Amino acid sequence: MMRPKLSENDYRKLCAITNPKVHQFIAECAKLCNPDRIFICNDSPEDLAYIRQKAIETGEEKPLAIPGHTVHFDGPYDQGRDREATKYLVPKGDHLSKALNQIDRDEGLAEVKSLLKDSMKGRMMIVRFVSLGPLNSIFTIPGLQCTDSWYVAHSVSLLFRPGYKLFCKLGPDENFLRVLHSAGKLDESMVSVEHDKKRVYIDYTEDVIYSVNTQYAGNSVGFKKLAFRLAIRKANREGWLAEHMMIMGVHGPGGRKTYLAGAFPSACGKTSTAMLPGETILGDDIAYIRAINSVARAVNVECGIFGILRGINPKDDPVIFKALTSPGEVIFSNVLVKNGKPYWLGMGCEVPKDGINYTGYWWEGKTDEHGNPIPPAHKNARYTISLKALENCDPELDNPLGVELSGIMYGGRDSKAYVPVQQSFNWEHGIICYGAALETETTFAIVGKEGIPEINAMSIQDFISIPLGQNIRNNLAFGKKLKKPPIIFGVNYFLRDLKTGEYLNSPGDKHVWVKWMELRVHNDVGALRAPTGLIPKYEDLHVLFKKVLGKEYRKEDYIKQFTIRVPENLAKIERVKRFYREKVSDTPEELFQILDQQRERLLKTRKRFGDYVPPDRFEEE
Ligand code: SPV
Ligand code: MN
Repeated sequence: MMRPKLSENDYRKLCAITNPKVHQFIAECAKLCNPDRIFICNDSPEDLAYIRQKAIETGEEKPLAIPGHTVHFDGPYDQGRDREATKYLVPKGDHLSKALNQIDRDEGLAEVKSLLKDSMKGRMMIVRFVSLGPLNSIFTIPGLQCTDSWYVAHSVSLLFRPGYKLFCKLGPDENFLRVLHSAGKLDESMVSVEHDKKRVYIDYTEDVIYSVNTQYAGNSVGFKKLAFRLAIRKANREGWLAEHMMIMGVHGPGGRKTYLAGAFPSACGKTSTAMLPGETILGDDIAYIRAINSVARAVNVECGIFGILRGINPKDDPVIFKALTSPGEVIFSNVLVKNGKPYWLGMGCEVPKDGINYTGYWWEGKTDEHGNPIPPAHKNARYTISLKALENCDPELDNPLGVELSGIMYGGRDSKAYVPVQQSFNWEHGIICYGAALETETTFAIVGKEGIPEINAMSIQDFISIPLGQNIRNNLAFGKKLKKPPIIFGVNYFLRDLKTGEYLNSPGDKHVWVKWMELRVHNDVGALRAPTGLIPKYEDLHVLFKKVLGKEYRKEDYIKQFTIRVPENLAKIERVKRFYREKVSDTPEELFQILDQQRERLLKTRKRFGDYVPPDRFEEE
């Protein structure tokens, strides 16, 4: 059936893979979607160049002025991950938490297959093989995607490690994650138009993902957030962790390097933390973490970045700004383009008054159908680039053993309660009070309303594919497998003044928090024992602000930022408890106990010192 759709060369490439399940999956995709031709990518430079060339030829990407740069546009209703359209296919008799979007498997399969039927007629189906995680490693998970989008296939080249050779060696019984994607009906600008028929369905019983009528990479590049959901289930079965985390090497005194991971919901500072100048970036989005010889070791699942452009400017983000303005392979998406140059919000220069953006020709004052002004570039405009294109890419990126993790940070968008940085009393306290209790306000990275406060446990809630309580239990248990568990920190870049609503920190301050964490890992500085965690001492931060940012850190700022707000913290605990009580039926009892202990500490503090307690009231640990 496939033979007439394959060139001689592609046929040979496919035959070099002997795992029958690979052939079967590709054949099923071809049968359902009915492409004219099938292209098998073997990761050779010619094949990769061909994909990039086709992305331009078909118009899914357009070249920009700087060599290697292209731009891709997604439709106006396809500018972020779509929670509504993303569902788990749940077989009868199986149960997932109420908090997870789901549909009966038979019903969902029938629906998505009817949308995919003949969707590739007149097009080529591209087959891509990747290795999730480094090659030749205990972390490696093979992945296969069939897609009719050259943009998606091109993004795969930048974001994932090549996997064709891995598939050639795959034994007949070995498993892999599978993705079938079609952009669906396209308009003359090569943009998916049937957004009302957008579906992203996850069949965890067979490790298959179906995605249709969307191009936004978070919905269409299956190895990103979609395979992540399957990896979470695999990790749950096998006793390791798949996390929505960046990984960075923090450079401490005496030339030492300390690896920290960080979980933040989308658009809450994860990538910008990972990219801090002077430190090295190992990953910005997804990490697999295993206990190897009782040590927590982590790898980056990807080898590229699909990052947010908004706010990237030469002053605050010199490394990435340079990479984005130098020759080399970069795909920009949903920016404003004028004279071959991409523009985004907050790039630190004037943006032209007209150009081409995700709504077609754009001019200042253009409004949408509801009369709302359309911004020049979408807030969720992004760039796709290989990590190796960055000056500060960490040299351990492809180490099959990963890197030893010394610390983990959890950070949300919490305007009221948590201090900018604190250290947990122990693994369990950190997992519950910073991880499971992570609260945030929704952002532009997800289609829908912004600014709605919600719990986003471990920043993984959008992707969690097992009962939520089980995920918390797995995290609690993981610490017990380790001789010396990573130290857990809670960070909050978004604390505001309760009266004026002003942010209490500048974006650059996060560098100081990261350096403080590094010193804490090695016990190089002390801390104060607040009811919510161990907080920094003024003297230490004063030194770090000077050293890292060249700034004079004022005592009054320290007091404002690190005052423990008892009422806000108590209210937070109540919200978190209510969420777990009402939405997560399998919540471990330990969660409520640890939150109650925090509540008791807060009540005691209030009795002694009142509602708002400046940091210097607390004793040194
Ligand atoms: C995120 O939104 O968390 C991202 C981008 O990293 S996406 O691929 O859309 O998930
Ligand atoms: Mn992400």
